[in-house]
Amino acid sequence: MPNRPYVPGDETRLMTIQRYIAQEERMHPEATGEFSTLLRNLALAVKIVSREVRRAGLVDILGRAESTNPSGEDVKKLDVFANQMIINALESGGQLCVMASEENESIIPIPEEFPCGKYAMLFDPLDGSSNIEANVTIGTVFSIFRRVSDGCRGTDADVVQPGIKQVAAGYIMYGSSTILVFTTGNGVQGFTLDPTIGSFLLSHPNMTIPSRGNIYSVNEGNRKQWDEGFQRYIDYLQSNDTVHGKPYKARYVGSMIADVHRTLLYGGVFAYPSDHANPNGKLRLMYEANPMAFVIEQAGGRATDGAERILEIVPTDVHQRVPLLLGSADDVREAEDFIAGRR
Ligand code: AHM
Ligand code: MG
Repeated sequence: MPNRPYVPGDETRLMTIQRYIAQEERMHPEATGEFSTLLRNLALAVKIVSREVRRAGLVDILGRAESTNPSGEDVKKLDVFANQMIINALESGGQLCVMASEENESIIPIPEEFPCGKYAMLFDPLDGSSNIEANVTIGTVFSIFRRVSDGCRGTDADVVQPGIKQVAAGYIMYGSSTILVFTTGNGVQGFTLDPTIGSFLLSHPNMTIPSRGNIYSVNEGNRKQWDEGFQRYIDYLQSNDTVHGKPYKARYVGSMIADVHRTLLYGGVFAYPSDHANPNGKLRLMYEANPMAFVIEQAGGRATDGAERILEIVPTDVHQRVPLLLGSADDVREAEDFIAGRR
């Protein structure tokens, strides 16, 4: 049955995330149901995070927690809450062998009292958290691998795999509505949370990104630090020659999920490139760039560090940073040409 979008009021079209996963699993007779349970537990956790994000203005949960994350950045209270909520919801389920989070320096083992399973999950519990107090869209990013280590309790090797090995990845965006977008390598599906029934319903089936857009999204405050090739690329997008809809529009929320989601819907290019001060850019490979790259590629787009496909980068550290350019295939190819000096 083709996936039809949910139209409020038309209950015959209901396709919850559980039904979608169950339908996918039926196509794989070898499936054990572990993956659908994992996703169900994740969906439960992010529903609770979503509720807290929406209540944040009402209760005393806004503001800084008294700690910094492994990268030395301020951690806000909601980050701490979201991190703990996701760990709690997933550690006891029996599907995971290990987890890793932006907020935890080391990998997160599955406690001995709980069963362990064949998947490893990485996540950024609340990306864009510097925007929390301004009520700007923030979100959760996740990336799931199959366990590669021996034994049931995972190791670093399970969470430091190339992105091409991801079995699923996606993000949850806490915006005007809460949207869960994910891929299992078979296209990209978007589900919107109906808070009145507490279910994620298919609202954006088979998402595809336009092959070209006319929006660029980058922190232009860093312009003077960028490499020359990237500066020339942005100059080119701003030029007035009207080819490909130039000059492009500039849109930058400063919250990766919001910027990438808009790029997925409207096309164009999102970038956090390397610069003189930050040769590896800012974003993290394992739980920011890889999952976004998987989604964007599955939607027909392209994701690169400027020279190499993000998904093929062989990682060495769970928290490593990587320059990131993603979006419409034609736009990203053009950016690569400028960065490589071919244009
Ligand atoms: P965070 O993980 O500490 O929230 O940082 C990641 C965020 C991304 O959401 C966003 O794309 C980027 O940082 C914005 O950085 P900048 O403020 O340097 O433009
Ligand atoms: Mg982050």
